[in-house]
Amino acid sequence: PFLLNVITHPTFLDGRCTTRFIDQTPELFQFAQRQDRATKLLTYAAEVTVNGFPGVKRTEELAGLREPEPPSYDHVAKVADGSRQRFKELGAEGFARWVREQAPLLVTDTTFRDAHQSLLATRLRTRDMLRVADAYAHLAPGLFSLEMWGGATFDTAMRFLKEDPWDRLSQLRERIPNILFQMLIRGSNAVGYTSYPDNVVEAFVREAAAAGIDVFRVFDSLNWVPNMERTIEAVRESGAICEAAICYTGDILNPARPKYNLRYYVDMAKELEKRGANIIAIKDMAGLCKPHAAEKLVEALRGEVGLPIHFHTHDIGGAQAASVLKGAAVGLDVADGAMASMSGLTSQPSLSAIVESLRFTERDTGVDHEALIALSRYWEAVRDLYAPFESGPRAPAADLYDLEMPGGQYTNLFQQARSLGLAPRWQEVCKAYSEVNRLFGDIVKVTPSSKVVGDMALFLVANNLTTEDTLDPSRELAFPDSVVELFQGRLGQPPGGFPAEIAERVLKGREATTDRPGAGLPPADLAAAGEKASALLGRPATDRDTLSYVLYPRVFPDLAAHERMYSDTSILPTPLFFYGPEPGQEIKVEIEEGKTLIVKLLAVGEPHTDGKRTVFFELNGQPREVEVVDRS
Ligand code: BTN
Ligand code: 3PY
Ligand code: ZN
Repeated sequence: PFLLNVITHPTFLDGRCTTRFIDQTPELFQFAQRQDRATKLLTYAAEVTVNGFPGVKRTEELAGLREPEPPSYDHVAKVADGSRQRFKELGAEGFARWVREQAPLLVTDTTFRDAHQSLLATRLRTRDMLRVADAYAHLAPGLFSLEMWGGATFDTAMRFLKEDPWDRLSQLRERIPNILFQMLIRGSNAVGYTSYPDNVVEAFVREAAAAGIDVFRVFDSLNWVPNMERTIEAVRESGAICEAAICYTGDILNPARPKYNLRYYVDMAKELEKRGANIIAIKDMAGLCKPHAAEKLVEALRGEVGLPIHFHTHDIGGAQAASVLKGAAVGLDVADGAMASMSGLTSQPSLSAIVESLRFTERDTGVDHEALIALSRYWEAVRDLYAPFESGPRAPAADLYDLEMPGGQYTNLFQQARSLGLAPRWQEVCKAYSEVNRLFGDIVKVTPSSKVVGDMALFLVANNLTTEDTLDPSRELAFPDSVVELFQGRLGQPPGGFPAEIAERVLKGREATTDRPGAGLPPADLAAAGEKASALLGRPATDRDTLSYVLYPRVFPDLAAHERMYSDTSILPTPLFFYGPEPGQEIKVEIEEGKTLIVKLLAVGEPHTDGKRTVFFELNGQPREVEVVDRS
């Protein structure tokens, strides 16, 4: 095959080649590289055939699923300008003023991020997003934004899906030039669960903006504004739109819950406005902001803050589309929803419900009816491919207002409980969760503080302890690390501080700080990290690789090893990726534009004495064999 590359090369054919022709003509080796890539992908296919995908049970039904076709649209029509062109023209501040002037309620689609984070344990793959990307650009130019990054997607992409989150962002950006891209960033915790040095957060924001994020929704898991400060500044410096969030907890209508009252939220929003926010988000991660509370809160913010208000909620109790509508009636500017088939319950309320409820009213969103149907149908079929990851509640929760658990945490905490053998005691875990919240002084619960409360609840149930036991001086308890760190001030400070009694029990004389955690962290050595990342990858690391490594030092090495072993498996169709190829089925894998592999699984051999099996394929019509270790 190599000789064929040489003798068909134009330079060779017209006789201009010298003795250095082979050295000077790198494209001759592309064939070898492509070959290599095919081998790596076949090795992945063989691996998943023999050993399955970690944590996923393959069934005939799942293996027989096919990738759905994206909705059709007029391919020759030009993509219409949208919110992104408006932003580019006006800049962040001008754009925010424009938002304030709009009569329609503007809407964000969270399907690419929070919806699947909340419903499918964040398992949606880049490929299924890319396949519908062009359709979004053509069919939905009227959306305010697509929330498509941040939160847990960054972590999960690397840890479970073995794909590069940066590639997801830049590839989607290329295909959707007209709709704003929005991400969720956890202040100094960035897209992780711990505080990072300021230079890491700053570099991350800069790079994310360069890769295509237009709107950064910045929050802190204890609503502690000093932890949001640097992120807000970094977003403003990057030129992107800074949406600063107040995380909603408690109940502003309940006089018995005075800690988080209306004044508290309005004051926080004013503080964020002062610090440079362009938009204020009401981040109702646990679906607690009931319709009349939403109305009251939006009205108050509208009266005291000059910035646009963007409402985000989870429909855990079932009343949250009504909250959006109540807000819209008193001047809410933007609302989050998810495509109908990916909405409801732990996810966002349905975009169709919001859009159709407002149609032919003053706040008519103008979003196309047919487009929402077509896009929702696509996601409905995609969702079938992810059936093993569905584990949330099947109906609205009755106890959510007591529990105050974020939408995305239901599935996560349940999995954690199951892995500790506590699935049968799930109700106790839930009860402990709200008791721990009270023990900790009634704190905001959202990643990462929600995870600490969850860890503590599991700790109590696993050890058959009550919250009173934790205060009993005659007991020596080894609290979970995350709990110790919380009380050490590593996540920042809750309003009013931590209750002294439990703090003392947890800290056992260890030091605690009320300073901003980032202030005490030495800057990360990004150059040294880049070298380590390069060594792991076996190629020069990009700045994006380096940031992935710095944010997830324990996850990144596995991702790099996966890449070296199998190449980029994000291009594989989802049924093949999770469930392996079906024998006899021809699967097309486009490894680059116009270069397609046709893979067919023929048979799996009996185990050899060394524990390996030979997997027999046909690759583009030629027989190929791959050996993998049978770990079953
Ligand atoms: C939230 O909104 O705070 C919850 C969403 C994300 C959950 C993340 S994912 C893994 C980790 N474990 C948890 O219990 N919470 C976080
Ligand atoms: C996250 O931080 O992942 C969230 O979705 C918070 O609600
Ligand atoms: Zn959310």
